[in-house]
Amino acid sequence: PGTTPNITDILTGRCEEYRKCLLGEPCLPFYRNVKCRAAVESFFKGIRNMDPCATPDNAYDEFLNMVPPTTVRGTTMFWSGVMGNNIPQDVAQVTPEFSVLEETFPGYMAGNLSWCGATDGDGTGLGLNFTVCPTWTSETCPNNTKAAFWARASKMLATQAVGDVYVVLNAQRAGGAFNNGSIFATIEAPNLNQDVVTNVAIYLIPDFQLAIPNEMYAETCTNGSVLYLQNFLMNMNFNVTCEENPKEIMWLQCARFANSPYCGPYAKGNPVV
Ligand code: NFD
Repeated sequence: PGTTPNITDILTGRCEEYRKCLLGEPCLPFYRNVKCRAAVESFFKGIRNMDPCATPDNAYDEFLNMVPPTTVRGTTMFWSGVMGNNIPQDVAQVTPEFSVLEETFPGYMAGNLSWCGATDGDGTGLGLNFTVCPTWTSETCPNNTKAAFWARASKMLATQAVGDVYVVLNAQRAGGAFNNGSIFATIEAPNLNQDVVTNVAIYLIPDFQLAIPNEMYAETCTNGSVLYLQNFLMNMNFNVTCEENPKEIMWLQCARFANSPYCGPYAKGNPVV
C-alpha cells in the first residue's frame, strides 16, 4: 500500500491540535507541555533505517511515553472485526461514555496514516520509505512498522483501563466474532488488569452491510467464539456481560444503514406492527 508522504507535517499538526485540547477529547494538563517537534522526532526514531518487516516491539516506546494513551475511568472501548464503517470510532466520538484508542493522543496522531522504515534509503535520507510499504500479513511481514505501533499503543490502552470496559465485536465475522489472532485477543484482553477493571461488556453487533433477513446473527452471546471469550475472561476473574445489538451502537448503524433488516419495526426487540 501507499504511504503518507507528508506524514511529518500531519503528525505535527495533529499533535498541536491534541496538545491544545482543540478536539474536545478529555485532555490532560500533562499533554499541554508536549513538545510536538520532539514527539514527532521520537515517533520516527525507532524505525529509521529499519527493515519494515522487522520492527522491534519497543520502537515507539519513547514516543508513547511522551504522549501516552489515557482514557477516563469506565469509558475504555475496544473493538475487533468491525473496522469497515468506523462505527465504534464514530459512536465513541459523539458519546462521552466511550473512548477508543483513535481518540487518545497517540491514536489520534497516527490514525489512518501509512508509513514504514527503509534500510536501502529512498533518497530522502530519512531512513523511511515514502513510496510504498509492505502489506501486513502475519506470514510475510509480521513485525511491520505500522503493526508494531498499534500493538504497543493497544497494549498501553488496555493496561491503563480502569472501571467498566467495553468491546464491540462483529457477530457475523467470518471465523467467529472473537478472533484468536486479533490485537484485541492477543494484546488488549490479556493486558486488562483484574484489580481495577470492574466489568467487561461485550457488545455484539450485526454487520449491517452483510445483513441477511431472517438470520439475525451468525453468533450470539451464548454460542461460538463469543461464549469462548466470556469463559476466557471469567477464568481471568473478570465480571463479564454480553449484549446483542445494543442500542448504544445500533442507533448509529441504523442512521447509516437505514434500510437494514436490523433496523425499524421488524428488528429484534422492536414491536412488530
Ligand atoms: P481487527 P483487532 N498487524 O478488526 N487497534 O482486534 C498488523 F499490521 O481484526 C487499532 O486486531 O481488530 N495489522 C488500530 C493488524 C489498528 C494486526 C490495530 C497485526 N498483528 C489495532 N492485527 C487502528 N486504529 O488502526 C490486526 N491488524 C489490522 C486496536 C487489521 O488488518 C484498537 O484499540 C485491521 O486493519 C482495537 O481495540 C485492523 O488492524 C483493536 O486494536 C483491525 O483489525 C483492533 O484490533
